[in-house]
Amino acid sequence: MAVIEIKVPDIGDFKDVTVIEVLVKPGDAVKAEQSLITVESDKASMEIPSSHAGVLKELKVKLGDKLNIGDLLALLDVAGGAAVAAAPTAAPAAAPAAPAPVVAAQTAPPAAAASPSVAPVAAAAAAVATQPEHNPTVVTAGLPHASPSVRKFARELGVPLNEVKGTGLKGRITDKDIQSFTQSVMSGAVKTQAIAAQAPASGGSGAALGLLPWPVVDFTKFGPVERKDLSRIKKISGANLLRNAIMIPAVTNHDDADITDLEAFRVSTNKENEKSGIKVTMLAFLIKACVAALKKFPEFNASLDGEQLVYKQYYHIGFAADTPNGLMVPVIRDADKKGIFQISQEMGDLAKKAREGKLSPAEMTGAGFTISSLGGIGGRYFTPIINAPEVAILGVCKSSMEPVWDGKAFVPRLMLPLSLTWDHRVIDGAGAARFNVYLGQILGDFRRVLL
Ligand code: CAO
Repeated sequence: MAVIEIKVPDIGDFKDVTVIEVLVKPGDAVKAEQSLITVESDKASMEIPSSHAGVLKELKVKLGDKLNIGDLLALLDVAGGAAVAAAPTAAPAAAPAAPAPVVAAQTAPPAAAASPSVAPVAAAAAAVATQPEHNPTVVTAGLPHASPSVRKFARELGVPLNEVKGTGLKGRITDKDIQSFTQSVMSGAVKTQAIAAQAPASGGSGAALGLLPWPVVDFTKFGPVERKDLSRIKKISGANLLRNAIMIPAVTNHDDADITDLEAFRVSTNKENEKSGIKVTMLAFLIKACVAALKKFPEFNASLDGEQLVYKQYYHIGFAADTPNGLMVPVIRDADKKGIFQISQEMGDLAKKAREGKLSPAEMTGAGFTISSLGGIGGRYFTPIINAPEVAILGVCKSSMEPVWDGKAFVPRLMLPLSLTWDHRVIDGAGAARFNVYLGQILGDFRRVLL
């Protein structure tokens, strides 16, 4: 028999956290990374995982205990080949397992508009998609009082936590509360919540916003239907998109850029470099052109932080990539320091990784501005949703040959439709119009990038 000590891992800045939930008992078989207890500070609640698999021999803590890093939690019998440490988080035997930081979007109920910003369109979604299923230490500040496991349970059932009355310690929501809530919904006793429970991806009942309940329709009355679960990426990005659509006073300016000469240059460049295997698309030029515009109009590369604006001095550009599982937003870092070929190559690599679901969180975070290009597909204009905490996003559609008046005659020019969505709390209409005009000038004559 090999007995090891499980101790409180490094839980960040938290001290004297209270044990509010004990999730296991002596004799239980425990998996590596399985949550043992839930602790709560005045700001957040977290689950503390086991660093190893084994059988719980003794629990050294009880409800109400105050814990700090390194405190002994439990004795675990890891005999019988069960001594498998939680790979990414566990240090050598008996050392505390380091909790993984997890974005709050994972733990938030569907309509949790206050969850920290993550890539709107997909960066968040994608970041989450690459996280392990079990997230040992989940910070849930600013959300209804409930442990991460209860939140997970609620999410699985589509129960909006903000509508559940907690009967636990200090009004905490427990598993039982979720069960009784579900029962009351099933029995018809709770009507609007029932709708929320059935339409979590639609943002709950909308009751918090004073909206009409989400329509509940039995589609089978009208014909045969098939139900499919939303992909994990769609679920998470949906919540982020909803928050960004609701919370940002967004406006979209449409414009056109004359890319006749740039397209000719792109085509000839690709011909000359056929053997290199790197294909340059318009998007690479757009990234470079946007960097120049962001330098001229720095508020487009800023983020709101309370009553302050954070101006970024780096130029990381996100680009929306369509994947079989949903939208992802990989990020080209330091695009200002890279040439068109390098950007094209990185874009190709990142888009491939995105489609294979292999992007790392680091490859999807940190963008200051995002471009969403539907140019390879079609369309004229659209209104992209800003990728908070960014403040603007550029939508691009398919270029087309159009008659343009040159002062004497109509001449055929290749025009690229641009749709710039911007946050009116940070940017004004005049600034947005100037940004588009400047972008158009650069795309019209790319030598301006050098100025
Ligand atoms: N006008 C005309 N043609 C365009 C164009 C434009 N604006 N942009 C690209 N094209 C052409 C390319 O030149 C290429 O032509 P060839 O096959 O003849 O060489 C073709 O369209 C396909 O390009 P692409 O889409 O493979 O490459 P890209 O660099 O333009 O885009 C990527 C890469 C990953 C952004 C893209 O594949 C993608 O996923 N786009 C969808 C993004 C999206 O879904 N946005 C919506 C977000 S809101 O839901």
